[in-house]
Amino acid sequence: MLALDFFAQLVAADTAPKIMLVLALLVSIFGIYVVLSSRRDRAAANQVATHVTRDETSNKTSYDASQTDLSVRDRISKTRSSFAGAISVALTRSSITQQTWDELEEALLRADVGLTTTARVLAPLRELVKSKKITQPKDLASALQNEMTAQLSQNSRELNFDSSLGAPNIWLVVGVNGAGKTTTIGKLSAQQRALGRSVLLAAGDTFRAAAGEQLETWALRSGAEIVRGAEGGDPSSVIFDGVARATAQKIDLVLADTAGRLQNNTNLMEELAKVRRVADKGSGKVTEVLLVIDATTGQNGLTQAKQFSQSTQVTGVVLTKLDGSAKGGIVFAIETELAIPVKLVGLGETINDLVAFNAAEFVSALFD
Ligand SMILES: Nc1nc2c(ncn2[C@@H]2O[C@H](COP(=O)(O)OP(=O)(O)OP(=O)(O)O)[C@@H](O)[C@H]2O)c(=O)[nH]1
Ligand SMILES: [Mg+2]
Repeated sequence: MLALDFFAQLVAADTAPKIMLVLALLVSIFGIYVVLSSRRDRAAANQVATHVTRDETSNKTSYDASQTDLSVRDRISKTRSSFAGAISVALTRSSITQQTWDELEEALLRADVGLTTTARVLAPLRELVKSKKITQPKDLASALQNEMTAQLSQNSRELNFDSSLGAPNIWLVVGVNGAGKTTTIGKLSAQQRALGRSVLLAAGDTFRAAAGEQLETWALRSGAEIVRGAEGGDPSSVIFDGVARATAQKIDLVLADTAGRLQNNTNLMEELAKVRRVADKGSGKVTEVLLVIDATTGQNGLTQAKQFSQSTQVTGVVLTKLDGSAKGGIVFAIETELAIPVKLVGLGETINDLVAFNAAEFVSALFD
């Protein structure tokens, strides 16, 4: 036993420093790990913070009037390159032949200008060539540009606001599902607020709950009031309530959102006609009916414009998504065939991306 005790003491005496050493090592490794991982966490946190800041800037939630002075030419670069590309094929030949006319016609049709307008634009050019006032294909380009500008409306593109009403002006915003109605209302609200007008948004799109929430976000961003109804409720009554509240609070302008489709079988056009009637019955007055058309839907937009125009007496078109792959020709088709002026164009998804439509600037941006 004595020998065993003595042996155990010997071992203990021998291993104690070793255990101490191992423990010291473990503590140091743990310490290094703690320091390193806290550094890594801090770096990750910084990265998230940078993302948030960057996202916040790119979302541009606050309206900045100077930002609306966008170069339309730059923003419609995709539209321009497809239009100018198609036209230039026809105009770089050595002489004007039947092929030139065929190619020009095809290019205009492909750019969504439409049959009627294409014929109207080319007829005067043929006369110029016949009378030998134009002999070179390249000279056709500027004549075409002039002719296309002349097709566009000479009427005012101002938004109708009657300040002598003594009651709210109501602007109804209509259009098919996904065209950009709610986004346009948000941008428009910001612009009107910047002009010093008080604005109320009426959430007449009761088709889905998210529509009201989306409009609420735009009300917050643009500093407007909002009136919402229950999901599936009667759109006309939401707009009527909105106008009543605007009247009570002496609000200048009601921007009324509407659905692009319905949950029941009621015809959308019938419903919109009712919305228009009811909106006019209250204390305010409908001074503008804006039809929002997604420019990338091409000739289909023209059919939509015809239908909406019959039921709600559209006073102006907002052409959205011209920053995308739209072909641009739809502007001419709408203006020449329906005589509805394009008043605004949407050039992106943020609050500053809505500008007044300028016909001459648009046509020259399409050509060069
Ligand atoms: N690139 C681009 N996107 C746009 C423009 N206008 C709207 N959008 C986008 O188009 C999508 C549909 O826009 P909304 O405003 O919700 O369209 P809506 O007509 O209200 O649609 P519904 O409520 O479903 O009928 C959204 O993702 C918008 O951000 C524009 O001018 N350019
Ligand atoms: Mg909407």
